[in-house]
Amino acid sequence: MVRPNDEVEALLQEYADLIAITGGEAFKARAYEKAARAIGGYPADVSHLDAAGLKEIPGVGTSIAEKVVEYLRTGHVTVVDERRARIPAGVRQLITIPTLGPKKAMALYENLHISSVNELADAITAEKLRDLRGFGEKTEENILHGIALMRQSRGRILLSTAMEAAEDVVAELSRIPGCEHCAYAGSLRRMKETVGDIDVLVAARRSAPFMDALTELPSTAEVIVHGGKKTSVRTAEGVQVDLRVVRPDAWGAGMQYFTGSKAHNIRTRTIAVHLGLKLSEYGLFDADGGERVASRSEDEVYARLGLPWIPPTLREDRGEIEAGLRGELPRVVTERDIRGDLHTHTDLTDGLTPLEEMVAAAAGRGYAYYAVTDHAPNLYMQRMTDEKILAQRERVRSLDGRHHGMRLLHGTELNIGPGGEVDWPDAFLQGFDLCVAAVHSHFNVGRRAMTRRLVRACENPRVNVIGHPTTRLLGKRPGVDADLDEVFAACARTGTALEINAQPDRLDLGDEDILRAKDHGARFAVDTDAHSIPQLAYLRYGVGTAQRGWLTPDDVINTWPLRRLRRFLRKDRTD
Ligand code: DGT
Ligand code: CA
Ligand code: CA
Repeated sequence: MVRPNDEVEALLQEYADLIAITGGEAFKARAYEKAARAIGGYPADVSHLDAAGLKEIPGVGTSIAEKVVEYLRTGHVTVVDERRARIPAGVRQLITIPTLGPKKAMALYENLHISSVNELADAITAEKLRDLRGFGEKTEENILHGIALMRQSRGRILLSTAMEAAEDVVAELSRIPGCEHCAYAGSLRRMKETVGDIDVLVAARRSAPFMDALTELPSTAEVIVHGGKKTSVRTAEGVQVDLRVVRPDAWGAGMQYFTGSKAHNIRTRTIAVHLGLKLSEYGLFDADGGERVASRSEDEVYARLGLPWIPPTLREDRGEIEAGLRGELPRVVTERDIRGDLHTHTDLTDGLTPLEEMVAAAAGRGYAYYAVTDHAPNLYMQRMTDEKILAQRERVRSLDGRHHGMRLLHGTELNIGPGGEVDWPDAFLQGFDLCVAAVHSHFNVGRRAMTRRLVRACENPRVNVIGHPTTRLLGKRPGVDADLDEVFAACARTGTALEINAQPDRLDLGDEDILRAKDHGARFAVDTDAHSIPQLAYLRYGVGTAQRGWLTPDDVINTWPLRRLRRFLRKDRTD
């Protein structure tokens, strides 16, 4: 849902860009930019304000307030439309390239009719820029570098990539004397499936040692800003890390603010205002006296707002504030609730590790049960046969209970064929303790056919879990086109669990689909689909995603005791 404030913010930001690009006064562009940010972050809905009310917002003067009123009344602003008509949208994109300012962008458009980043890259390759006044070989090189950086940084990074980088930074900074707390915040702490940049927070009396240390880390490739309040660097992998140092007594307020999300913060700030308080990254203050009433811990800040501590994975303004105020926040599933992994591979198919080693590693994680589910024969390159899988079953049975009582389930990962059929006949499937079934080919059969295919798989009495249900690959392949509501309803009706596949480039189902599926009454399995021992640890990303979908242990079949799980796996069959 787009809030009026966000709309106005986008409009003013666009106007600022248009001013800059058409050679308008720089101070005017900056003023609009500042007002845009102030309105975007303003707690009250601006569509309820008149010009006088708008002018209360810092940075909003008479002329800006008038334009906002015009926009709210008519849906557009004449002067913005006029500037828009002079400039194609693609040119605005040009000024977002690092090293390319508005003047150069305009020169490129006027002289070479370049109006997109791609056209610019092509023109440089064709050496068309060199003859332009103010451009030379060096400028071309800089622009190309800027384009590469922009393309890289626009692609958000996978949660796992960000997590690994952040944990390294946190470990390094935590060792510096004077560090009272150090943690990552932002979308990473909220376990979003992709992360724009990493936000790290330190609580210490002096900031300089931490700021300096970040710029000097071996992983740091480039220093973007080096300051006392904030330092930003880019790692060799192109990941941006923002570091802020707060006073130890403001740790909780800082973590609350920088964990976000922005939408969640707007809600907490509004609650503060209604209570006669002011909430910022420095603390919760009395609006009149300015006296600090809470800031040391997140707990304390939330409590003073009349809220329980809210798990970061829920902080998206998707109802967590209302639930918290009613005292009805869900008790979300955690890694410790997971009793076993129900989708894993060995070197019998495409895994890297022999069965015995995978089982030992699973036992090392303290699991009560563990399922081995290698690929079935219809995925031809895996060369599975009846003999091979039956021989594996013997090995699984002989290892069962050998690691402090951990029970082993022998399963398989079936292929859901174009018509919803699976690999083996029912009589053969009967021998498995559980079957995961997933789409691995024929992704574009059309919406109706794909829906029918997945529903048929659910209706198969031997299919227990739909593996990576949408088959999306983050940043590479969108999910399949299917009526997911129909599929989720079929899962609920037939007792088939939906997988939350924890592979970082899948995280499939994703949070929003989980919320929908839960509404249908479906159950879930949080599985790693591990192909090697280190991948067993991907579980955390699956659990984070499950939390973002508001799942409790009761929703997740692999938190259940084995007896309850086995009953679920029978799907009402009597054999
Ligand atoms: P990302 O990095 O795009 O994946 O997403 P975030 O959520 O990490 O966003 P980021 O890095 O821009 O800022 C970190 C947090 O700081 C954000 O979640 C909430 C807080 N924050 C940043 N800018 C604003 C703002 O303008 N208003 C409010 N209320 N909070 C903000
Ligand atoms: Ca961030
Ligand atoms: Ca940031």
